[in-house]
Amino acid sequence: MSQLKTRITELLQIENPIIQGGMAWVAEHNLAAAVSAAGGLGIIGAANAPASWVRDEIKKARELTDKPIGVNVMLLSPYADEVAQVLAEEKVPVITTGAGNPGKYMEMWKAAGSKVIPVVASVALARMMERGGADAVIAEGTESGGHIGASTTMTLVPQVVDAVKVPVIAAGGIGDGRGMAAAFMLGAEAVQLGTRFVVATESICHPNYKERIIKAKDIDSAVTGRSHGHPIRQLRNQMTKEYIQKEQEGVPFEELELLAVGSLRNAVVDGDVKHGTVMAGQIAGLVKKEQPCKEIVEELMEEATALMQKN
Ligand code: TUI
Repeated sequence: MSQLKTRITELLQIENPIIQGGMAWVAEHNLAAAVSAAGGLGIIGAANAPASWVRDEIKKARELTDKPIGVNVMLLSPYADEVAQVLAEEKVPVITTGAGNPGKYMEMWKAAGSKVIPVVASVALARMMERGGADAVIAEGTESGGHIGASTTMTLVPQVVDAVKVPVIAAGGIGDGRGMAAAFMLGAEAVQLGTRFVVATESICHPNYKERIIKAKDIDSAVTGRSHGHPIRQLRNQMTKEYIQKEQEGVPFEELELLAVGSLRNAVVDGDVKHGTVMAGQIAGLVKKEQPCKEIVEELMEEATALMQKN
């Protein structure tokens, strides 16, 4: 059995330094519990869901495993405040955040005993988060699916590692043990994967969505929303074609939003991968099959540790 102990495995009390991303609609209790049961850290993605849904999901996950499970708060959500409150009440052991600055919740979460790990897309935010009491940071490169920053994982991770003392988790573009070992070479002490876990057996994501990822080629993703400062990486389809064309025509944000509202749900839940939003990272081309989370975690660990022992 492969072993890789870091400050992150210690901090989060997990067996393997592998975290599952908090993907909207996909990262619910079944997936999170399966990743945690496999010795990684499963995350429930609160995304744009109300606090009652999040509380329910935490309870259901706790029925499936007694291993620690985290929750990701998407800070652009209209429910972010009430979700933040519920996480403190439920004493969630690990809280990750995305798409903003979680500074205003930090004190409440720390008082509840949670480990707080913001996603950062820049050195400046990483430094600010460390000063604010973050226990670690996730440096997420632009290779990721969904809402993205500008820097690549290759450039962001070592610069964040040099800038902060807290441990750094690498995310964006990691799909197998080679990517994991590379992230460790850059100074990361754990990795977070999204796309590979979207196609996990335990993922409730619609089969059409999983199939699109499995059939994706290296250059199959596109970024919508650059014109209004909320870039989203997703697989190319009718939706991205129309959206990007409208952006080039200078169509205002409100009209673009009409195209996007409900479109992720349409893809993940209903399987409309033509007109829906199929968020996935650039590593989709490497993801070739559906597998149980346990197999994914074991494969990553075996590949990464073998590569790291070579050096
Ligand atoms: O959050 C993500 N990925 C996401 S969130 C999402 S839901 C959504 N849907 C429509 C529009 C917007 C979001 C889908 N995918 N990843 C974590 C992440 N955080 N990536 C980049 C960032 C980030 C960017 C800027 C974090 C902080 C930040 O700083 C802003 C500030 O306030 O300083």
